[in-house]
Amino acid sequence: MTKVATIAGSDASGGAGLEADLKTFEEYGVYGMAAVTLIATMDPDNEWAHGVFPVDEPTLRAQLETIFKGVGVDACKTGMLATPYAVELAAEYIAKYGVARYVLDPVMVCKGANEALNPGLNDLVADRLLPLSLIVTPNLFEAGQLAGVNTPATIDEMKACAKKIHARGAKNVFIKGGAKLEGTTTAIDIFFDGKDFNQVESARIGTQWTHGAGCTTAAAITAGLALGLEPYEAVSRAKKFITLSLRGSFALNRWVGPGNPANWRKSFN
Ligand code: PXL
Repeated sequence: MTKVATIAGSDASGGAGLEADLKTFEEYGVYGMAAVTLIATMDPDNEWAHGVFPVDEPTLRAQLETIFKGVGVDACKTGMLATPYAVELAAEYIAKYGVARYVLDPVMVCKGANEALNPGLNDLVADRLLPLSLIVTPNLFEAGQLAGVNTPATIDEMKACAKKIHARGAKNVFIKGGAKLEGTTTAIDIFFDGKDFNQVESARIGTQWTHGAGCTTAAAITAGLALGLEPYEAVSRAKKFITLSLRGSFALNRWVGPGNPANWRKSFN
């Protein structure tokens, strides 16, 4: 059995974080494991305001021992880390167990927010985790932060960011412009392997219910790599997967709606 792990936050509402990762792993037919870094809650009495409850260091380390020492992985990803010790522990275990297929989803923002959740952590993530990553999957805001420039708004600016992020140690850079990129009618992402650029393009899905799309994309890439796909193949397949997932998106309540990672099954009907 192919085994994958996510080191990420739990989203109590189930649409993002490790819940999205595990649902996606299941759809790819791989065995999923999760080390919880934090629990994110949402307050129904206060406009769905987010609360973040970090898991303490010994508890996180014990989970990583279970997964990396006790089981072993074919690939892993990191999502929301939230504390310096979570970044350090993720780096320690990925390096110690020689995980070559590691996907870094540099989660800095939650949907809709335009400010880094934890700006002090961005340099630590870049310094410790970018050099270990096979693929890093920033959105536009995160790409700007990792590259040390303003948020890119054009394909040329995305490419310039990709080069800078590659220079900081990521082997492959996948910047998700998606529906956020101005001046296009499709969803455009950029893949850079250090030599060549590939533009990954798909239809835009006209939905506001996109909660968890970043997590699902990175989880799909991780599962693809674990199954033996090359980085660009894993990314192309993940892009198809997330497009189908967003086609099945729905309102969870009046504030938020996730994609549906199981929606690809309908493409057989
Ligand atoms: O979508 C970003 C994200 C990642 N991880 C967790 C989250 C969120 C957004 O809500 O809760 C745990």
